[in-house]
Amino acid sequence: MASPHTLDLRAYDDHAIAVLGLGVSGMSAANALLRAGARVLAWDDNENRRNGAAARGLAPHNLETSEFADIDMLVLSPGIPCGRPHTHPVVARARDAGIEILCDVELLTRAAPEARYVGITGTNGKSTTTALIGHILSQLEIPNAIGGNIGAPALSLQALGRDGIYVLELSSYQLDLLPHAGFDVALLLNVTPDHLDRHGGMDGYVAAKERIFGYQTPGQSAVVCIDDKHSRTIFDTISAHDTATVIPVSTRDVCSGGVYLEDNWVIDNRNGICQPIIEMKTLTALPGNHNAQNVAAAYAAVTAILNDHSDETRTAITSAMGTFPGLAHRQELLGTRDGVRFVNDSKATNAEATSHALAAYENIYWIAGGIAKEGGITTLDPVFERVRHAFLIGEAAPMFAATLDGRVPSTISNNLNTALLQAVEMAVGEAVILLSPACASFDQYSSFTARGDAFRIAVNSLPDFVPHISGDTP
Ligand code: UMA
Repeated sequence: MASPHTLDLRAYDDHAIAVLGLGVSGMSAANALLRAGARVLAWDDNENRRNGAAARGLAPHNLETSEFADIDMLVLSPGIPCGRPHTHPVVARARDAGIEILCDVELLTRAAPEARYVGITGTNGKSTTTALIGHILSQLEIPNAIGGNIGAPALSLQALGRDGIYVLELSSYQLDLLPHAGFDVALLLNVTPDHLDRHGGMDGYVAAKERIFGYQTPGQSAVVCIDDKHSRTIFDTISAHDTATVIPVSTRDVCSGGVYLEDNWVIDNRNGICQPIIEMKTLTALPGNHNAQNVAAAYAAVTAILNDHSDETRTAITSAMGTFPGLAHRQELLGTRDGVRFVNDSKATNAEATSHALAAYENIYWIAGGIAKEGGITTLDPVFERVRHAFLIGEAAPMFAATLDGRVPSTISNNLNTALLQAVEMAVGEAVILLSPACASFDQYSSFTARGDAFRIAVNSLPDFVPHISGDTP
């Protein structure tokens, strides 16, 4: 019998299961399956990863040459291409053999079938919303676990029973690998261009995002923010299907039957009465209009999963929101030096995410660059006026300098440390030195977290720098 604290994967005892990709998610999936008695055939295209796995007792098995007729299932890491325009050859062979292909999140839903699930997706804001929902549930003393794209891989999470709720951040990559998972509450925040190479263009990306609602059944809830055209279309489509209860959320328009923002207040209109919930300015860790979307959506999702709209629960939810500390690398205030604020927004890996940070501050000394996404920073033109000077790093620096030419003074700094020192030299008075790269980090760092950590370390080493203590008013 599986212990009450172990995910139950016994259904795979003695099954031959291929695991491709031995990063964070692949290693935890392989280990969970091994513990359940499966015969795990693990492979990674990177030799160092294979050696690392072998050192941890997981002997590699070359899936490029394996006979797939003898394999029951392929567990794929989300970063491995599996559709148009690129398909990994192992995936193609598994598909030809007709075996099931999925990711660790799907296995979690099978390993803890009694628990309830909130799935969160969107181009931007999904980590904050995931963490906020988890924080609210914890404050309400409801057993929960947060994971998925936010960091903790699905099969590393604690086992939860019928009283527990998994809160899972889902990337478009993971949504492509969930053949059956139906979320009790599925939440879509927004859809703007991202990961277009992987999905073969915008249509493929939108289709992946829509998949979060694909296996919902009556009695489940779909929370859809309808402020961008792609999300609006998805809202119209799933509303017409009449399966899940669809809850619209907007920060732009009054949204009858949904949750919306008016005069900076989140308003609940689901029962036809306008019920003010929380005033955004009271949530200092969640600044800006984009966070209003996260807050409104999180509120809608929590009340939906609890199926509780009582005044008492509403009050408990809003006071829990007030104690949310915010997330690292998302407009994270690191501290001040001579009145200049230092903000780490390394998570902004595309222009859309950076637009929120540029809109939230004035007098900005902006550090940007890395590997640019399609379109670069051209869409940021309306907020360029807030930038005093840009310091450009990484591969995108010449391209960004060309975009900024004649609009914003800029310096090609090449790397983060130089950019920071140049910005410190120039910024005076009530200025903000903002790292919000609008780019992926992989030309210079292993991840956006490594980039943000490097920024924090460099900022902390500045003479006379005063670190921010959580709870202080910025
Ligand atoms: N690999 C191959 N062949 C390939 C490609 C990759 O063997 O063709 C191997 C790599 O050598 C590496 C492994 O696959 O060893 C990496 O797998 P992965 O890229 O899926 O990364 P994981 O370490 O398993 O982390 C994944 C998510 N990564 C991606 O989706 C790219 C993490 O999201 C997630 O936190 C983690 O699972 C736990 O669930 C990160 C991310 O960048 C934060 N996500 C993207 C985003 O947010 O934009 C989608």
